[in-house]
Amino acid sequence: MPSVGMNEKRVVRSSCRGCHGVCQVLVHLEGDRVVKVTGDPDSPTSRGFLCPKGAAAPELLYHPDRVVYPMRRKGERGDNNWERISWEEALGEMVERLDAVRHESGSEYFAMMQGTGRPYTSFTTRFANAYGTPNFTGVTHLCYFPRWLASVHTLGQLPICDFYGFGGEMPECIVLWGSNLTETGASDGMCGGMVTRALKSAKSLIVVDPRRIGPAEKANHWLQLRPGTDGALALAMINTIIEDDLVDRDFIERYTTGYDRLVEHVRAFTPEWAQPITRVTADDIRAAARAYASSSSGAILWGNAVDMSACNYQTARSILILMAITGNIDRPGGEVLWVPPEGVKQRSVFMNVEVAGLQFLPLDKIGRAVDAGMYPVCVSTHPPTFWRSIVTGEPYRVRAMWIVGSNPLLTMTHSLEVEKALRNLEFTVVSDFFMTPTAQLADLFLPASTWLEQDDIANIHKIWCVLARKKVAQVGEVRDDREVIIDLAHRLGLNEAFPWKDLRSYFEWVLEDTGLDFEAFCEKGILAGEMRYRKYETEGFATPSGKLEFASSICEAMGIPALPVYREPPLSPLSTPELAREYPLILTTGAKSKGFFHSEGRQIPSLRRLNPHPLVEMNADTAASLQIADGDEVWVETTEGRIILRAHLSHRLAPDVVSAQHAWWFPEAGSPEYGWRNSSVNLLFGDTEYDPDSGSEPLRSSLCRVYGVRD
Ligand SMILES: Nc1nc2c(c(=O)[nH]1)N[C@H]1C(S)=C(S)[C@@H](COP(=O)(O)OP(=O)(O)OC[C@H]3O[C@@H](n4cnc5c(=O)[nH]c(N)nc54)[C@H](O)[C@@H]3O)O[C@H]1N2
Ligand SMILES: Nc1nc2c(c(=O)[nH]1)N[C@H]1C(S)=C(S)[C@@H](COP(=O)(O)OP(=O)(O)OC[C@H]3O[C@@H](n4cnc5c(=O)[nH]c(N)nc54)[C@H](O)[C@@H]3O)O[C@H]1N2
Ligand code: SF4
Ligand SMILES: [Mo]
Repeated sequence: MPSVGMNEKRVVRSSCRGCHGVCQVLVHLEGDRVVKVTGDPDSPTSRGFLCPKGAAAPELLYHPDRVVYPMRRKGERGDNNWERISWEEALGEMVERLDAVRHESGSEYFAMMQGTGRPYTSFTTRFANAYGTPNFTGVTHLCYFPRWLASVHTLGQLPICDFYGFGGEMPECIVLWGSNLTETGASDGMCGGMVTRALKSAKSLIVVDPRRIGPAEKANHWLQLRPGTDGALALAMINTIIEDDLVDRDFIERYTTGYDRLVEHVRAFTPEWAQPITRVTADDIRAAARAYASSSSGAILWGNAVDMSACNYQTARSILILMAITGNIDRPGGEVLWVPPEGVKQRSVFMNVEVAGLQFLPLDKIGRAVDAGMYPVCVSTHPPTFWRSIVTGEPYRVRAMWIVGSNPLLTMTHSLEVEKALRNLEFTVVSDFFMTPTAQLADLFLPASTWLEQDDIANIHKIWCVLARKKVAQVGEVRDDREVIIDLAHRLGLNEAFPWKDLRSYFEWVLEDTGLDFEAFCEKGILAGEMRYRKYETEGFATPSGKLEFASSICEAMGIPALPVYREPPLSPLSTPELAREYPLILTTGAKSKGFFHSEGRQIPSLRRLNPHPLVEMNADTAASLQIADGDEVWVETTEGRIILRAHLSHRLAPDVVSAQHAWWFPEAGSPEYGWRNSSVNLLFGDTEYDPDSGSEPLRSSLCRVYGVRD
């Protein structure tokens, strides 16, 4: 960075990464100091939108609690006794340990983990594959991968709502299906501000959410389904659209396979069948299905709620089928298959699995699934099974682990088992901004840079462009996680997988076919693809048959249902009525909150003020019958345990449904535990039936009881 005068004011255009990123921003500096971040009104991706997390970036950057030097544990695990070391020492120790594990036990005895998608996703996966371990774990089974995989299997690519309207048409009908971006900011590269804009021009809005979220107030149809029953609702909507002959015949005949089988398959899934399951009346299901199918264009924005059930892959397939039978795939105002910017190498694992470096993973390490000609649906080791293996040693006990940007003690289920596993590991490295309950159990802490301290070619898997991000600050010795990975890979001899000298030369490689170098790209700020619609007319779909597959040949080959089915949540008033008498409330968890990104932000004053306490939202009448007042501390209890949350009363939920926030800890409560055992909702989830196709967990549909802390 060029050094500038002490108080010289300047503004640098950049792009925010306070969440999955999508908003272009203006970073205001005085001298070398970042003083403010504002939305960029000229941005075509976000048009000036900025959420509180983006605005809080300077608070994060300069936070006094940030760990800004590498640290090594001195005392016992969890004693909060650390010594500052140099990067040279830290990386030297990692090389020594990782080499020893590889030679003494085998590369599968090292595990790598990351949380939600971050700029380094292709680097962590590539590093694990190059090192030769199949034990890459994370949250993918709960987040996005199920939708992505269902899309790839059904039509070869991920369809995205056409909220930018490049074809001259905005969606006439919008369905918000378990997605709440207008209130929480952005997700997966879709900006909430752009959703709000699209809603203004839509003629009809359907909201599928057990909570009466903001947009539901203005919706034409609010389907307040019972949590976890999305699959049944989608099947009944397909049934209605076929029965009423509202399908796009031409599209179906020319570009799809398996329609006749679909028609037979859904005959039984009538709205009357779905009513007692979903609690949405048959009339309302029909009305919503008709509104969607009879609009000239329709876009379904599906969210994280679709992922977190024991039926998530199948539900995602049903929703894709809704998009397809109505002809909304790759048409203006529908669901588009983005055309990425020309010449930019695709480094999103959602656009190009090659970037994950699977080619470097020795085949014998992937295991028996590959021997049998099958492949796992999720590209991650199933977390609950993984943590348990470290506790039990069955089938073997991983020895070393590197956790980059994740807080599994809070964000994953079986929290007490995760804790045991973290204590069992021989050698753990955590890369993060802050000491967290998870990091406290590590041996080495590597300080990571925030987006203000990074250069990047921000490539959001869902979007039609890449955005420039410019390094404007440097605090302490923090480093970009990707630089650390390249450095370590070279020290371990993994040069074939990491042929780039450093991060900058990697960026030059990504851009080399555009004719721009990184500096010139930053000048431009954005490179966009040129949108073309209905590409299937000339290119077909990237599936085994070249057509959109209602009956999936990939599912068939893998021995899973070729046409989507519905499965009842494993714990529910219908599947476990006796348990439901003891635990009479349906628990959905983890609807995202505006100020926090999962476990992040609790130590950022401007964000914590928005949401000072961990909340459980519940119906005010139900609360009254339990003598619970707004703001009371309550126990939320399941068969697995209980936590304390504060009651947030409303009339937005059905009487027997409660919605609890996730990933709470209290940095102010002090190390090493920061109060994580008090209120983290994942203490309430243990063994359950997992989704047989993806391994997902029913975090949006469990059973609990709620009672006052003083009771
Ligand atoms: N019960 C329940 N559990 C859930 C969910 C739910 O809805 N209900 N949601 C799930 C979902 S969708 C997800 S994606 C997961 C998220 O799970 P995680 O990704 O584990 O959650 P975070 O709290 O975002 O991230 C953990 C840590 O990463 C650090 N961090 C942030 N950015 C960087 C970076 O660039 N580099 C490094 N090295 N560290 C960084 C943060 O400081 C934080 O401590 O949680 C899941 N857990
Ligand atoms: N501010 C903020 N933004 C974020 C994040 C964050 O933590 N904070 N996390 C990021 C990540 S990793 C993700 S995955 C996305 C997730 O963002 P979204 O995809 O919008 O998903 P959620 O906010 O988890 O849940 C959306 C809605 O699902 C509803 N819901 C609960 N149970 C059910 C159900 O069974 N069926 C249906 N149909 N709806 C249900 C909830 O009431 C909620 O309104 O957000 C990303 N953006
Ligand atoms: S929505 Fe995400 S990218 Fe946009 S300002 Fe907020 S944190 Fe930044
Ligand atoms: Mo997520």
